[in-house]
Amino acid sequence: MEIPIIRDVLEESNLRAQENRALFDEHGVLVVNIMSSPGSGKTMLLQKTIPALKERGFSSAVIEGDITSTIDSERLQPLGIPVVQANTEPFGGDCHLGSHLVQAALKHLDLSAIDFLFIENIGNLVCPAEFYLGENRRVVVLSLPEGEDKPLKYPLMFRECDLCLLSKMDLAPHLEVDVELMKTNIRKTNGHIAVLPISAKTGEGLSEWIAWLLRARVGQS
Ligand SMILES: Nc1nc2c(ncn2[C@@H]2O[C@H](COP(=O)(O)OP(=O)(O)OP(=O)(O)O)[C@@H](O)[C@H]2O)c(=O)[nH]1
Ligand SMILES: [Mg+2]
Repeated sequence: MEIPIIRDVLEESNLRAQENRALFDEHGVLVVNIMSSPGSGKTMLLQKTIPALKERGFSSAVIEGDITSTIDSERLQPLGIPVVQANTEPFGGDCHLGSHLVQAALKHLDLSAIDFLFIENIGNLVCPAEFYLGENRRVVVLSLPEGEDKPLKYPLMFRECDLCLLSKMDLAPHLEVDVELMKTNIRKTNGHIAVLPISAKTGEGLSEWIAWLLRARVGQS
């Protein structure tokens, strides 16, 4: 009797991810998988990050993950960089990007012309953390309005990431959120995660974020 279907699916997924990673390494592209709840500010962050990298002489491209629509890709279009929309709806509407979708998106990108490839994952604080896409770094964006308890309630995402961007810092004076407790809760789930407060709106923390990206590129792997 043949049984192990689920294992086969996961093995297949990891195989595709490893193939993606081999391509990234071959072309010296630093790939950052950006994950978060819906609306924490991933796209706005990219709108600020990519021009800042360009000023420093680095080229970027984006794979935009969404269940449906091209809204975020359209927002990035004025940046004049390659953007590929990866929608999961035609493949069953998964709530996370899969390595096979990233692989399909890569066919539309010239990796030899790219320094940084950002993968904006589907807005979801749970599932995307479970799927390796071949990326070099994983970043979770947690916005202040989401509340201090989210790292404790959704720990896997924080355990799986290298960096947590604490976003929408400009809203702090208007909220009752305890930023220090939020940081403590992030570090409770992952003692090694870096935490960086940012605001895409005011520019707070953006130079530190860019510096983190540039260090990651030097360190690669
Ligand atoms: N005040 C403030 N608002 C922000 C900031 N960053 C993003 N926003 C707002 O938050 C909302 C959601 O931002 P997006 O960039 O679309 O968030 P996202 O994570 O890409 O959302 P999905 O792709 O749908 O998951 C928008 O109205 C942004 O203008 C910030 O730093 N400060
Ligand atoms: Mg977005």
